[in-house]
Amino acid sequence: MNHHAPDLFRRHPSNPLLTAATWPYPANSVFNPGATQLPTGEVLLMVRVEDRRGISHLTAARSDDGIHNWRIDAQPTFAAQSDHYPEELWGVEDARIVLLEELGLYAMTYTAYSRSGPLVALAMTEDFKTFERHGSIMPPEDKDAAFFPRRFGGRWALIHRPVPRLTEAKANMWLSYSPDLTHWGDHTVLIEARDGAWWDAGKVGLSSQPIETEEGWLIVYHGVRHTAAGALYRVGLALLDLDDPRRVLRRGDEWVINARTPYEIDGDVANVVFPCGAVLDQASGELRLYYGAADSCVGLITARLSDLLDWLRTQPEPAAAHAIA
Ligand code: BMA
Repeated sequence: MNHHAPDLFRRHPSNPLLTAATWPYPANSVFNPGATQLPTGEVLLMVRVEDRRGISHLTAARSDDGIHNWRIDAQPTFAAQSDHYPEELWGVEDARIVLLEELGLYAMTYTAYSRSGPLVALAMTEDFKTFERHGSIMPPEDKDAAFFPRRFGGRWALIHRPVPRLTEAKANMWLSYSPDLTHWGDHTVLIEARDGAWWDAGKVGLSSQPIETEEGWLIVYHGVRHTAAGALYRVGLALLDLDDPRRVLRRGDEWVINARTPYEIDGDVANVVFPCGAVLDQASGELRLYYGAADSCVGLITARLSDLLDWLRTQPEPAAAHAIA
């Protein structure tokens, strides 16, 4: 069956699922949620909440079906602790959640907004009530980071997106390895921003956490195109080898999600769709992406995993990224 990239995903009719107007306490905007499915079957989101000062924190929202009746913590669940973690001076943003199977703990990577710029920070949790902070794991500027749920050859792997200082250098997605979640090395470029007029020429970064499929790790990433009217944030797909995630098996040419509904094209930052969390419903084979719309509210967009893999199979096998790019 032939699938067309823009028709692979469907927005949920209840969108937007979460807004600042229905939040239990005053907020400017609620967006860019990390997501996971708990052993109880509940869907848990760690929603980025920007307060009216402009500083963000993360708050847990839980729902039995991942769509209705969200139970939202009455206070910030995970707020900046800049006294002990100075890198959190201007808040914490954009969580990605991965259950590290071997440890039985969730790794929550997030952006800490430090005086030197955004960096990657890590906190571990069992229950999304208490957290053990590991502090910064990548220096600024770096964000859009998530783990894989298990080690490769004894090492944990992290996708992240450092921003080089040379203006002619690209903001690419990188892969780094660690034996202990603390010491990182073996940094390589994973997916490069493309050139010129491409939809993902401005920069690229991981969106939701990697999803394990029979054909490889499904990577949902955002691509930015700079235009005279501002940046367009759109979403594309790639597939990584299951045993060696440095190998990019496929990369979709076309974007698969763009901003098109009123709540995506109008908000604090127009024309942004920004997933940070995914849940795969094994029974139905439905992939659910939870995303920030226009940096203002939370939406849900779904696709059949088999359709995404069918489409990716028609896409090019990319040339290897430059070793250091
Ligand atoms: C990116 C991130 C996201 C944000 C997006 C659009 O750089 O900071 O948190 O949603 O810009 O403003």
